[in-house]
Amino acid sequence: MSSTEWWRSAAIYQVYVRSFADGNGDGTGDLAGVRARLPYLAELGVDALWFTPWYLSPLADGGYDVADYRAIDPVFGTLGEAEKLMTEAQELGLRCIVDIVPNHVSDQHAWFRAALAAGPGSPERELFHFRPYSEEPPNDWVGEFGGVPWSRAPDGEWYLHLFAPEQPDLNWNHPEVRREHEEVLRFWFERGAAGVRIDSAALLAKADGLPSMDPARPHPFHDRPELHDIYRSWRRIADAYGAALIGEIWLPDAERFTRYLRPDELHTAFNFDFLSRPWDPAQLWESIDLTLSTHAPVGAPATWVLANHDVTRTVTRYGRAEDTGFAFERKRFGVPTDLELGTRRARAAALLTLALPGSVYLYQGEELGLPEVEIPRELVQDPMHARSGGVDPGRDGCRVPLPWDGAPAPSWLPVPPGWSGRAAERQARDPDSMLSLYRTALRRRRCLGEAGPLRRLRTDEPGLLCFARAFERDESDESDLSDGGNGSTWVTLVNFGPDDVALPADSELLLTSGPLSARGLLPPDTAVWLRRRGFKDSH
Ligand code: TEU
Repeated sequence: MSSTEWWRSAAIYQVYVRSFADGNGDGTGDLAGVRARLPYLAELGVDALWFTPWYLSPLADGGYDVADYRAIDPVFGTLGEAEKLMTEAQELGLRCIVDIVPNHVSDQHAWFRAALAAGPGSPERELFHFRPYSEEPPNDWVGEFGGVPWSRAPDGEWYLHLFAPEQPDLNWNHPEVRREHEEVLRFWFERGAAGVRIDSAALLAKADGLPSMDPARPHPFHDRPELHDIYRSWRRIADAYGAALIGEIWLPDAERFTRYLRPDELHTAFNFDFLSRPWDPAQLWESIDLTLSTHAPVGAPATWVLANHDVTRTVTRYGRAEDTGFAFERKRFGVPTDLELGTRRARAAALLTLALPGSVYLYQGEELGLPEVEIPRELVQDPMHARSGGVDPGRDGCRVPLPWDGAPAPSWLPVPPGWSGRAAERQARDPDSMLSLYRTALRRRRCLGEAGPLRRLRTDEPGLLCFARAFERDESDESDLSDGGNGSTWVTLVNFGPDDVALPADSELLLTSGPLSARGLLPPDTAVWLRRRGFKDSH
C-alpha cells in the first residue's frame, strides 16, 4: 500500500508471536519463525502485521507483563532480529505494528523492583499506586481479571494491579511515566514500526485518591478525561514519524469511544461492539450502522474485528446456540458447539466483514478456520483461569500454535491431533479451504481500493442482509473487479435466514463463501459478493 493514510483501509494480521511459527523447535513461536513465514503473510494479501508483545517478560500474562520495552525476550529472539523482521516485512509490502502496554509493567521491571527495594514513602514507589498497610484493601475496586486488584508488597504496603498481581499499575500522574512511554514510542518508531497498538488504552488514568466506586460519579479507572491529553501528546510523536496509533478500547458507549478518535488523538481503535454481536442480521446491522454513524463526525475510519487473542475463536462462537462463548466472565468449559455450522457462518462473516468500509483485523488462525480448543485444566496457563477460581477456561483456547505442515511437534499448548487436516500447507492446495477463501477475498478487497460509502439495500427477505458500495473505474488497476466502468457497484448479500434466496438478476458473481444451490440460489449462512452495472440502489 502506498497511501500515507494506509490505516484507514488496511487489512491487518495479528501475529501472536508465541503461537505463530516456531523457528528453533523449542515449542514456542519466535521471530525466526515469523521471518520464515513472511512470504505466507504477503501471499495471504494483508497490508500490515501487528505483533503482540515480544519484549522481555516473565510471561505471567503472555507477554502483557513487560519487564523491558527495549529488549526482546530471549525465547522469541533478539532486538537485531526484530529489526531485520520489520525490514524484511516492509520489503514485502507489510507494515509493522508493535504492542505497547502502558497501564502496567511486569513485577520484574526495573522500576517495580526498585520500588520494592526502596520501601514505603520512597520516590520509587510514586511511579506506582502504593498504599500504606491496612487490614482491608484500600478501596472496593474489582480487577479486570476479576477479584481484588490489590496485593501486598513484602513490607505490608498494598499496590494496585488491575490485571494479575505480576502486573503492577503505573501512576500516570507521574511525569516520569509519561516521559518514559514517549521515549518507548520513539524507540520503536525509529526502528521502523508503522504504528502501535495501545493495550487497555482506556484504563491508564485513575481518579485522584483512588476513591471507591460511586454510581453518582464517573468511573474511577475507566475512560477518564485525563486520557485524552496523554493521547494528544502521543499523536504529536506519531505524526512526526507518520505512524498510526490504534487503541484497544472496550467501551459500551459508541459516542464516548469515538472521542478517542478525534483528529488530534488516536488514528483508530478496535471496534469491539461488532465482535460482541451474535450471528443475527438485525444485531450486526445495528452495529455496522452505529459504528459508521458515530465515526463519521470525528472523521475516523471504522475498524472491524471478529477475533483476537482474548476471545473465543470465530468458528466456535458462531457454532454455539447461546451467546455464552465470547469472552471474559461468560466463558465456560463444555459448551456444546456445532463446528460445521460455525465454520459456514465464519466463512460468510469473512465476506461480510471484508466488504465493510474501514480497516479490518484478522487474528492468526482465523484464515485457517481454527476452532477454540478446550485446554485440559491442568495445562491452562492464562492467569484468568486461576483468578476466576477455575470457572473461566481462560484464553489459551484461542492461542494454540498454528498447524503449518500437520507434522507432530513440541508446543507450549497441546495442538489437537485433528488439526493436521487444517494445516496451512494442506489448505493452500485446496481451492475450497478457508485459507483459499481469505486469500481470494483479501486480494479482491485490495483491488476495490477506495470503494464508496456503504448503503443498505432494501429486500423483502427478512433474513437477508444486503448492502452496496459503488466503485469507480481505476485505469491503473487491472483486477477483474475494477474493470467494470462507471456506475458499477459492489453488492454484498448475507443470508441469515433458514431458506435459500434468489440472487438479483443481471449481476455478476464475484465470490461466494460456500457453494450456491443447484438452482443457483444463495443457501442459509452463506454470503456472496456481486457486481452490478448501472445499478441504482433503493435508498
Ligand atoms: O486486554 C484488555 C482486557 O482484557 C480488559 O481490559 C478488557 O477490556 C476488560 O476486561 C473487558 O471487560 C489486554 C490484552 O489484550 C490482554 O491479552 C491482556 O491480558 C490485558 O490487556 C492486560 O495487559
